[in-house]
Amino acid sequence: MRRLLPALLAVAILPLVHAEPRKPNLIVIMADDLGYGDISCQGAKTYQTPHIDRLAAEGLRFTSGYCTASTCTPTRYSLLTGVYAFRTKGTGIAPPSAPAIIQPGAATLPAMLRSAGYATAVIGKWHLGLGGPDGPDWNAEITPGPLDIGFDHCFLLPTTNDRVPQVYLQDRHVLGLDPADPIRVYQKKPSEDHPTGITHRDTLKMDWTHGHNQTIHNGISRIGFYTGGEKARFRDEDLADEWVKRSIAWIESQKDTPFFLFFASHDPHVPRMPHERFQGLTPHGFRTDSIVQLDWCVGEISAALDRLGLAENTLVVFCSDNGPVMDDGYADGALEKVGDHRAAGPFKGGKYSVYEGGTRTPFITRWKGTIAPGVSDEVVATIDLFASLAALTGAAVPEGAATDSVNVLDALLGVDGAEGRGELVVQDNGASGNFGFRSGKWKLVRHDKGKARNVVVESLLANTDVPKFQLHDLEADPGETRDLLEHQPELAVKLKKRLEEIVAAGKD
Ligand code: NG6
Ligand code: CA
Repeated sequence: MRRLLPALLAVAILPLVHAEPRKPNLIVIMADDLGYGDISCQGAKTYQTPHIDRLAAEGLRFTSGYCTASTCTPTRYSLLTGVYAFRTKGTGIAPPSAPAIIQPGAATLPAMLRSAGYATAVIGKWHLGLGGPDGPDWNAEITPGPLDIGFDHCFLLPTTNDRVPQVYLQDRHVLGLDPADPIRVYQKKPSEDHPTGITHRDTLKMDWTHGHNQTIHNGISRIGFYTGGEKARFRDEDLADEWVKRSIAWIESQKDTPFFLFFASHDPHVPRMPHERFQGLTPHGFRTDSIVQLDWCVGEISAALDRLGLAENTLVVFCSDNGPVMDDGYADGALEKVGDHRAAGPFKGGKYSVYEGGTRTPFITRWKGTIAPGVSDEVVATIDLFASLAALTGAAVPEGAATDSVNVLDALLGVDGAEGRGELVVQDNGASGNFGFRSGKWKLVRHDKGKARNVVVESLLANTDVPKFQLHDLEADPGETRDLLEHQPELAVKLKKRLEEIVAAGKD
């Protein structure tokens, strides 16, 4: 076509024709409480996750992909800031109506990408707090929030769905709120006759097992009390559909700009209440039915990319925010129906744990035509997306920001010989003094109080007595069954010291 143009015109057009190729779009799909063994390309046998498996087959599947904490808020904090959550107070699991944890002006992944010309959105679960020091006023403009820390658009469940309220935050407002019926969130039961999971237990469509016995919405009792906002409330069953619909519409609206979408699924977090069409599809109850729902979401987003011709210009990262748990507070049968399913795969521990199962989770990168399909044993972590995506997009990392994020871009893209992280620290919810420290094939496990939670995923959540330090060879013993501390005393001292150093550095 260019050859046909008169020479002069061709010269005038040249800069356009030779313009930089469009930067790749970025989609991070983060599952919630999904374990290493919960997908059928990593061991699940009793049900299938074909769409996640397809991502893996077309991309790179990491056998040492990590999130940095075994609960939600600290992993998400680190994903967005590139800083280990244990450095910052107040980054543990956020309660209902918690104030914004990341403050305006902070260096964040979306702000960094925006500076590189990206349109940015987060759709799904937030759980990083909203509003000023007193938390959000649900009936007014909600700020600070995602739009104040780098996102152009958000469509969110404010906390987790076991915490009140069950409404969508769209940009800075609760969607569909009737001003005549304001939402009120309370610290205590708002009135004597306010129905709760305790007083109206027989009316619940899913019973609770621990906690989760306060205000009832949609037949499920929650953490926290609230009234009002009836028209704005959603049904648990519809979350996944709504987020997929909104995500695809947003992707479609980004014709002229490279985009970054953080799709933060709530599956398979409690309360597990997948859409009716997914209920009963798997042998292990609503927990794995919710995983099939998550897989459907991945399929819909992938299909949209194919349909829009974007698959070859989009890097998709699939990951989880922490490992698995069976009974996390509701009687959904996950524990009773677990059978031979091993949600953490070959690993010990799950959610709340610093054993491998707590943070070594599904991790897949796919960029058709750029990433050669395969499996990688390199160590990569969700916290590294900050530095790695900066490198990919040419964005500048602000001075002093994202100090714990390592540029592992080449490993994420499967470049020949590229190495992942040499060392990685993982934590639980924080404050407990529990850490996992991986250095090459070695793993130092530290439990300052000698207590660990959810060590055996297929059992009731419990505290177990454990040694204060343990040393494992993850190559020979990925299940962390043999403590080598006494066999390798010098190595143990070295690793303890190094972990101390990393934890002490940059503490606020
Ligand atoms: C715990 C909740 C649990 C879950 C978790 C946060 C109780 C008894 N347990 O406190 O159900 O909500 O917090 O999970 O309330 S996370 O994946 O968002 O970190
Ligand atoms: Ca989680």
